[in-house]
This record gives sequence, C-alpha cells and structure tokens, in this order.
Amino acid sequence: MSLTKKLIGVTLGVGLASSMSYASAELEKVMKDRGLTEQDVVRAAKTYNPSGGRDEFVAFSSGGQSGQMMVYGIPSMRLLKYIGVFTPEPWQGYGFDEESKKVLRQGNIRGREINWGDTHHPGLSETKGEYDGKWLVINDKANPRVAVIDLADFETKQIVVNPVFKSEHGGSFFTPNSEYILEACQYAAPFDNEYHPIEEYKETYRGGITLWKFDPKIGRIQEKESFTLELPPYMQDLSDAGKNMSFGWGFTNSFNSEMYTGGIEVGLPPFEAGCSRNDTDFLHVYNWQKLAELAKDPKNVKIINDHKVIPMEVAVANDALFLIPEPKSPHGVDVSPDGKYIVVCGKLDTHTSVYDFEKIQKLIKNKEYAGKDPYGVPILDMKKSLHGQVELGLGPLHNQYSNVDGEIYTSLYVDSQIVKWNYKELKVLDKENVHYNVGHLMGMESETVTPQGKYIVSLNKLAIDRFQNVGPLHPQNHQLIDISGKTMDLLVDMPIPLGEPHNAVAIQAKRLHPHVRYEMGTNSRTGEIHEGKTLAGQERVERDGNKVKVYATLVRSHINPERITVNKGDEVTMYLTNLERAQDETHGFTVDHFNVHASLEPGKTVSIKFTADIEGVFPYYCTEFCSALHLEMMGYLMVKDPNKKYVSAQKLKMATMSPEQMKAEYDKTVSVNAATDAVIQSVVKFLKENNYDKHEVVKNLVVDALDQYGKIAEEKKKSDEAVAAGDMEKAILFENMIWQYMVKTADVGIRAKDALVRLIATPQSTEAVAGEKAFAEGGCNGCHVIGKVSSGPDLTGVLQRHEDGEKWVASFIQNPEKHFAEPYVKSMIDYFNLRMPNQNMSPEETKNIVEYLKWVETNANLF
Ligand code: CUK
Ligand code: CUA
Repeated sequence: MSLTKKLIGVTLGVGLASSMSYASAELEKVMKDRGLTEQDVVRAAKTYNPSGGRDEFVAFSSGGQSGQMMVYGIPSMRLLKYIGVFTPEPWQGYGFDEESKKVLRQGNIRGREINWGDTHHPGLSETKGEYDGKWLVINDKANPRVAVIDLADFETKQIVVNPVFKSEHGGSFFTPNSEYILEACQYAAPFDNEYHPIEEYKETYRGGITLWKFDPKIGRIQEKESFTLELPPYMQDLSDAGKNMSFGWGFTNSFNSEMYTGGIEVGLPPFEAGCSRNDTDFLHVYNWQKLAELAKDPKNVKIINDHKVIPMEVAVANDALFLIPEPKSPHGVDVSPDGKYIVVCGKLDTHTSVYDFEKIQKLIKNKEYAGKDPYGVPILDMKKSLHGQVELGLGPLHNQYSNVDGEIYTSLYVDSQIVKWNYKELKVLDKENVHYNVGHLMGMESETVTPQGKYIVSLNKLAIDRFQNVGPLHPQNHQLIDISGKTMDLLVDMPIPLGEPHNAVAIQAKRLHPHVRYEMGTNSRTGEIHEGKTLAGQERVERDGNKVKVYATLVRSHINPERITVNKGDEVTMYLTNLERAQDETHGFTVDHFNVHASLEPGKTVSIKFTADIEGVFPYYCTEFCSALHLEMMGYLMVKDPNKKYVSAQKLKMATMSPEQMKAEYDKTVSVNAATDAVIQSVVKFLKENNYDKHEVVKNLVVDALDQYGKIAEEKKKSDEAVAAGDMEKAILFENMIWQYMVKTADVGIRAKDALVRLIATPQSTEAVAGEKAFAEGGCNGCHVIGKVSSGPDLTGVLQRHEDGEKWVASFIQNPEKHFAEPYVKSMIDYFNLRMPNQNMSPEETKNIVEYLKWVETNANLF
C-alpha cells in the first residue's frame, strides 16, 4: 500500500472501502496537480487546521523594527494579530485616540516623541516558573524602553523609559514569580545625560542591569521601586533569570570586555576588530534578590536621573556580583529548566559552553577567585565553573530546551542549522538545515521550568529564494520544525512581513483567557470606567466657550448624534461608546480630514480630540464593516466660520411626495414588516420546540438576535406617535428602522437555526457528507431546497414517493430523460415548467447523494 493509501485508511478508519477510494482518488489528483510528495502531504496534515480549528500553542513574536508585536498560532503558523506597542497602529486606533496616545507618550524620552521601536525579546509573566498567561513584556533596543501588554485584551498598557541607559538589549526577562523584569544595557554610555568624551570611556561610560519591579496583580512596572546595578562598560548582551536551584540569580553576557571604542575615522581598526580581540569575554553573575534588599537602603544607592543605581563597589562588597570568562563575543545565555546549567553560545566560537551553577556557588562560597577585573569585580575560574563544552558548528547563537531531560536545541547562524544535542552528556544528536541564517529559535514554553517539546520554530534572518519575489526587501522566514521524532523534521515556512523579529515566545493556548467584550463604558487602557461613558439616551453635545464635548454612542447601524455643528477654531472632544454586547461587533470611527481614528470593541469607550481649524463639511463614519447597513453608519461634522455670512439655498428646495403617496408607502412598509416578523416567529417556534437553550453556541446566537428584536417596541411607539401627529414621513422612517432590526434578528436567528439543526440531527456518514457536497457542487441546490418547494420539488421524502425509491432516484439522477414520460415526472415538468437536467454525476457521486437524501429523510422533522 502506498503511503497515501495508508494515510487515507488511517484517517477514515479501516473498512470504509468505498469512501477510502473516493478520498484517495481526490487526494492523488491534488498531489499530482500541485506536485506534492507523500512526505509533503504528511507535513501538511501536521499543520493543517480545518476551518474553525484551533492551535495548540500561541506565539508572541517581536515585530523588530516595526515596534509592534505579532501573534500567531502553532502548528498552523497562521497570523492572528498585530499589537501596536512602540509604534502607532491605526486599525486598533493606537496612537490615534486619546487613551492610547497617553500610553504611547509614556515612551517619550527627555520630552521628545519617539514613534518607533526596535523590539527584540518578548517575555511572558510567570508564576512558580511557569507561564500564567497574564502579561507580556517587550523591550526596545533603540530607545531603551520596556512595554507591558495585558493578555486580557492584547493591548499595550504601559511603557517605561530606562532612566540611565542610552541603549539596551538583554531584556525583557521575567524572574520566576514575575517579581522583576531584567533589562540589560547594550552599548555602554554615560548614565547621566551629559557630554563625556570617548577618551574617558573607561571612567565615565557604564553598562548595567535594570531590575524593573513588577506588580503581577495589576500588571504594571513600579518605577519608583526599581533600580539599576552599575556594571563595567563591557557591552552587556542577552540575559536570563535563574530558576529552581538558581532562583534569585541573574546571568548576563557581554561582548566588549576589551572596552574598545572604535575610531575608523582616525585610522584605528573598526569596532568589530577591537571588540573581538580577546579570546574570552565575561558572563556576569549577580544575586538580584540580595541587590533588591540592598536597594532599599539609601546608603547603598546613588540617585541618577531620579533613579536608584547600585554602584559596582556596593554589589562587590556584598558578594552580589561576579564575572566568569566565556568564549569570545558570545550571544545567548539560557538557564536549564532545573536551574542547574547555564548554556552560553559562542557566536564567534564554534563551542557552546555549559556552566554548572553548583560549581559556581562553591567557588563563590569559598571566595576562590581567579583574579579581579579593573573595576574590582571578582573573576571566577572558567574551567572550574564549567560542566563542559561542545563543538556544535559555526555561529551558535541561541538555545531552547525541550521536555526531554538533557535535550537542547541551538541555532547556528553561519551554518544555517538547528542542532539538537544533550547538554548533560555533551553530545550532538541531530542537525537540520534551515533557510537561512537563523537568529533565535523558539521552543514551546521552553524558557519555563516545564518546557513542552513538540516544536521548534527557527526565526531566520534571510529568506532568499523561499517565497515569491516581492522586491529587494524580503520577508523574514519562520520555519516550523517537528521535534517529536528521533530526528527533526522541517514542516513549513511562514513569511513574516513586518520587521525583523528577533525572538518569540510560545505558550499553550489553554493558558490564555482573554475577554470577548468590555464592561460597558470601559477605558481599555486603564481598565477603569471612562469619564465619557455614554448610554443610549444620554447622547449630547456640551459646550464651554470654544471647548465642545460630544457624548456619542455607536450601535448597529447608527452613530448618535448624526449632526454636529461647531465653530471654526473649536476644540472638539468626542467620547465614543460602543453599546454592543454581541461578540465581534466592533465599530471604527473617524472624522474625515482630522487624523483621528478609534476602534470600538463591544463595551469600550474611547475619546478622540481635534481642533476644528478648517471650515467645511466633514463626514464621519464607522470604519468597520459591521452590518448590512454599515455604509449608512455615518454623520456630518459641520464647521462654520462665525465671522462669515452664509447665503441660504432654501429656494432651491426639491418637490416632495403627496400625502396619498406617503400613506401608500407607509402601508407597504408596515405589511413588509408583518411578513418579516412571521418568518422570525416561525424560526423562534422551531428553536423553542427543539430546546435551543441546551446548546451554548445556539443560545449565544439567540441572545444576540433577541437583543436586536428587543429594540423594535420603542421604534414602533415612535412610529405610532408620528402617525398620530400626522407626520407620515417620520413614521415611514421609524417603520424602516423596525425592518432593519428585523433583518438583523432574522440574520442571526437563521444562523442559530442552522447551527441547531447540525447539532441535533443524526450524524452524517462519510458518504452522506460527500453526497451533500456533490449536491451543492453539482448545482442540485439551484432548484431543490431541502424542506421547501423552490423552482423544483422539495426532496424531503423523495425516497418514499417512488417504488424502490433509492434505485429510482439513482437512475433519475443518472438518466433523467428516461423517466420524463412517467406520469409523476410529467406532472412535475408541467407544474414547474422545467425538466431535470442531466448533471453528469458519476455513479460514486450518485450513490453518495442518495446517502445524503437518506440522512435528510431521517431528520425530516428539522427542515
Ligand atoms: S538578538 Cu537578534 S538574533 Cu536581539 Cu536576542 Cu540574537
Ligand atoms: Cu459600525 Cu460599520
């Protein structure tokens, strides 16, 4: 048996011989048409999510220079969201509404707006060393900042600026209970904001580690309780927090222990030569728990830019800071799940070095130092701290752990490979080629105390020939690798079209519990009820001098108010509340020409603010296609110049309808509404009779539908009042509004009915599924609607109507002409004035359609 056949057999269950041949023939055709191998098909099956399917893991990837983040599913590698962090993101209104601007502007540096970021390392909050699915943090290398994202709604809530660094890189890494976030400096610079000549590099330039105090309950960094450990200007790099046995300690690499300062323009060798002269650089080892205690006593800290800094001498005097030589210009440092091993990648060295935390602690305890650096920091002996070294290949950069004890995966930048090896036994196990030049790699919860294994994603810097050419700037390439087998298997490529993601972290999807709506009137950026919260009936315009405040609501399919007139020069603030409770009913809002935009998810209140400094008429509208009447969801802002005289155009007024025509239109509208209501009532009857409320999915749809229906009574009252007052035009408009609500009710109601039918009907056999598909694809449903007489007879009960029904129907499908003379068929032809066409169905398809009709018959009561 070929692999394909085996695959189909396994998928469909042995014994379904006929369906197996059906699916297998189709699969073979697809494989042939698309040039797929059997291996490809297996890989596709490993990553494919059927419509509506979900992924086991969710990845949060840095967006590199985009200053955003990306969210995608694993193994499907489907993008789910972008999150604006350091950069405006217009869809979500980030940077275009007032609330999000407040967050974005927390990232101003020395009073200046910065609207981009170079995001590198995302970190997920942890409880006891495991991901808790609550908070996500990300650093900005270019403008040293850290941002906090709330995983309840995937929105950025806070940005903090590092008060002393001028650049950073080794962040943002949570400690195991999210007590602190580590952020290590990158390019050393003076801590103060003054000029210091480069010749005074050793004396006045500094590196460091900032320990941001984090409150996991509210998800905010506590700036006042945070502090920085001063370090020599060695260009600190990646960092990791200890866990389990190494809890309380932090580890940070560096790549310029030479303290080289460049000078290409004065004839000195460039940075790259000077920074890599020594055979070794320094791994910084520090006790953050002890440092946090020290920082509480003002004696131990210097205040620089209003921020606590622990000088190196204080850390050294309290046995809280040590250095260990590590191979030349290393990059990644990763602590093993049990906390015992610290694996450092060589970058310019083919080796990866495994340090032993217990050995390090022994040296520290015995004060057994190999020497001191020029700043007086004790140096531990490299050999005595090492568990061992392994030669992996060229350009090792980063490591990730799996669920198998001792198993680790390392990226090789120069070799374009992922290496699987054992860090305890110091043995290489497997290598997989990637395309091309991998930086970070991502395991599943790999940085926690309980890595999940299963997959590695290779975050490649170059894509070269992997995708359609889209010009000289190529996408990045994330490649999914299956690591569940003995050797690695590369499954699929995912182009990344948004900056260069350095690192990404993956969490089990079941650990995430985001909301689907906000409590009514919530300011999403603070989590509090918004001062501008507006409920139905509270819409208004308030004026105070030249300050205009509009309290508006949005609900399918109107914005209230719909006309706003202001004077040129007025400062306009619009508070917008989305009154929807229905899932996924987001409205967007903009006023043309004023560079404002808001995204209003159900329950959210957002404000936009602008000065109406130009005269004219400006439409405002909903920017999300939210219903069939989305285009009608609009209004006008009219800005008039108070110093100008406007000439009236009243005499150009158009002629209008006669009272009789009005009455006729009113009557027509009312009767259409009555007919629509009858359809709704029949659906309601069906739903009730079939106990819809026992099915959560259906119940939710019905709640949505009734929400719309409930609005009708009030509109009817207004319509009747208008009739009583003799204003037929107004009455017609309210009747139209009633029809809108009915259509929305019916739309959701019918969806609920369809969902319910599928839930309570008997399950379809594989043949019946194929039959329904053939029925639809063959165009049968163009004339035959199940449960209804359409342009052809209703087929419910067709198998009973004829003697030997199954055989008769099959023959009729295959050769309709043969039956035209039969009295029953003849009468149908006369009645519908149509002949059943020959659709050239294969015997296989015909058989499946009969199976489908059998299924219809069994469930006839539902149609
Ligand atoms: S870094 Cu870019 S590949 Cu910023 Cu973690 Cu290593
Ligand atoms: Cu609301 Cu479109």
